[in-house]
Amino acid sequence: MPKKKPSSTEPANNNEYTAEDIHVLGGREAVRRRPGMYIGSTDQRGLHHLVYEIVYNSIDEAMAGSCTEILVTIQEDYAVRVEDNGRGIPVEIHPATNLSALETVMTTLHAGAKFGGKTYQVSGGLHGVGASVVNALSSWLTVNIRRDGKSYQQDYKQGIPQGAVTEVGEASDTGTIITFLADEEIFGTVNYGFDSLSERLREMAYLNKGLEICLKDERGDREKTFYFEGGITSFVRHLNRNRTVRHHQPIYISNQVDSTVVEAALQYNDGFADATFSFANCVNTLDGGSHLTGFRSALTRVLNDYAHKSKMLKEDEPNLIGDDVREGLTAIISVKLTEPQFEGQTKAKLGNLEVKSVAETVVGDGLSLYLEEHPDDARRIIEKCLTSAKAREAARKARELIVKRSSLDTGTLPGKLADCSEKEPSHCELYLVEGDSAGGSAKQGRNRRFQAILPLRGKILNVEKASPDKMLSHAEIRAIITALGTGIDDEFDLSRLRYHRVIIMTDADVDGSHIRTLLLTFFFRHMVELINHEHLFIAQPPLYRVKAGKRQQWVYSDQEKEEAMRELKQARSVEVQRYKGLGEMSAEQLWETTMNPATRTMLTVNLDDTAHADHTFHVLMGEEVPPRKAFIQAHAKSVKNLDI
Ligand code: 0RA
Repeated sequence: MPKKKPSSTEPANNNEYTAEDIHVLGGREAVRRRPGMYIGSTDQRGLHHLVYEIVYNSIDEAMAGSCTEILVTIQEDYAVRVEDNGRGIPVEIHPATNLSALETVMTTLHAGAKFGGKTYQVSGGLHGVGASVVNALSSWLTVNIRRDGKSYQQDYKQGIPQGAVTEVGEASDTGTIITFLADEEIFGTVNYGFDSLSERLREMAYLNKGLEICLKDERGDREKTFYFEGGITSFVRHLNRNRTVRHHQPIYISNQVDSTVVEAALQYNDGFADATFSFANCVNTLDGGSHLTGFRSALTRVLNDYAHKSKMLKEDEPNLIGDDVREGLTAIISVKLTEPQFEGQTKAKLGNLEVKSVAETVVGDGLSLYLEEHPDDARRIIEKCLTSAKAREAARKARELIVKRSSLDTGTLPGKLADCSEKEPSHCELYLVEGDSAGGSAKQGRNRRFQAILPLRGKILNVEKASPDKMLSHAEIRAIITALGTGIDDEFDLSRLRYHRVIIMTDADVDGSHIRTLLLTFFFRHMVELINHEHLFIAQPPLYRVKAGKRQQWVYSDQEKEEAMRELKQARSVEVQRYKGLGEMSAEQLWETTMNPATRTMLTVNLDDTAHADHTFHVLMGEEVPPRKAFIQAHAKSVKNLDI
């Protein structure tokens, strides 16, 4: 009976710690000392990770076929409650640890706590860390379990159990409720973003067809429910919703090999972008991995086979290459496996090698079958790929011509670049500056040892609407590519990046924000790893200078301006000067306010949700006007948020 058994990590009731306990409490200390190691950061993103870590556990139950509903509630007191109708976390005491299974899950770091002969595999989690980390970082956390006709509860404070699991009543169904308040000591003010949470939960609902996920915000009165009978097929339709599609029905493929489930959905549109998103156990693998590699090689192989067999591709013509079959492709590849290995700096790459051939076989077989059974769709798809191949050949010729004339592949740096003297990339910064005059001030004001300046003249090409050859013939884009040194798209090589901080510095006006969006679009479409690895930043020049006598202050928002004026007004009359453009500042002022690492603020560009960003860029920069108008209206008040 769990009720009678005192919790062995309860310090007040038990002064005999076992080695196990010390390990457990040690884990708690480690998490609280360096929260960033476990949840990435302690800003709003980190806060959202807490929610996702808990939700992942419920998703596991759904993946095991035992849970159909998850309800996430942001309570009025800013605690978050995650409820599911799964089997309920077991509460029996495990003889080896003398702890209930529940307490083991809630206090043991590292996924995969074993009990009752079953490995409890925490499969999700960006960092695969699970509920114990959330527990350690919560000022309080309560678990309610309904199981075996009974209802149980256990409470924690900062990860420490406040007593054993206690029976608190009867229950007619099963499920788990975890409620936690993120610790202000760690996170400062706790503030959840409804939209950001809801985008990610929507994604999870797509990845688990038939699972209902509801998000409720009791601070206001908002509520959203996601349920997709079509799963990732619905996801692909959603991603293509403002695009002209080549075939009406997304192709859906699914199969299981041993315990690995592979699912893919794909549909071609008339655009140029490759919008393929890969997931492993519902974690968005931004850096791809073996599942994505397997998917891509199956796609190239099967489409080539079909193109040859149907004689659409002649014997003497070269095969389609990866780029040809991925242009205008919207796809989801999702795998679910028992022991995912997440690799790389940001743990955003699936490492399990065996998954490559599994994904390749499942996708290859499924796609061949689909093409045989749907010859009309097959023809439309192959035609699209052949068109892409022709355009690519034209682009290659154009590039050859350009390369002969100048630099793109030879490594010669652009003439307009004022480089820095330091050569170690991790110490170097590149400012992309709007306009020659601001470029001039930046060159004068910078620290030339580690800061390089690339002035950009006139409009930047909208890459969303341009073909690849047109993009590569655009002077400003070419200058950026050569200055960075990485190449683009498939040839992108992060290890060749010449500056680890690439900083976009534009005016604080409409033109400036337009140029910034164009640059972000380019980076998102052609160098997304730059964003994923947090090498891309936005400079924050001040909006005003507030002056009273000899005292002056730079301010960066309207709110700050009001505060500064109120403060300075006590003395004498206050002069407020608005800075519209970077060019209005002297070189010294630019250094002092915007470029000096000791005093500047910059925004890091990051991607909370790639699929969402893909849509945003398409809507903002694509051909169709009506959705763009709708987007701009909806976001006119929140343009400060640069999570794209
Ligand atoms: C371990 C074993 C079983 C279920 C769970 C854990 C479980 C964990 C969580 C976390 C949130 N919701 C959850 N629901 C279930 C299976 C127990 C059995 O076989 O009955």
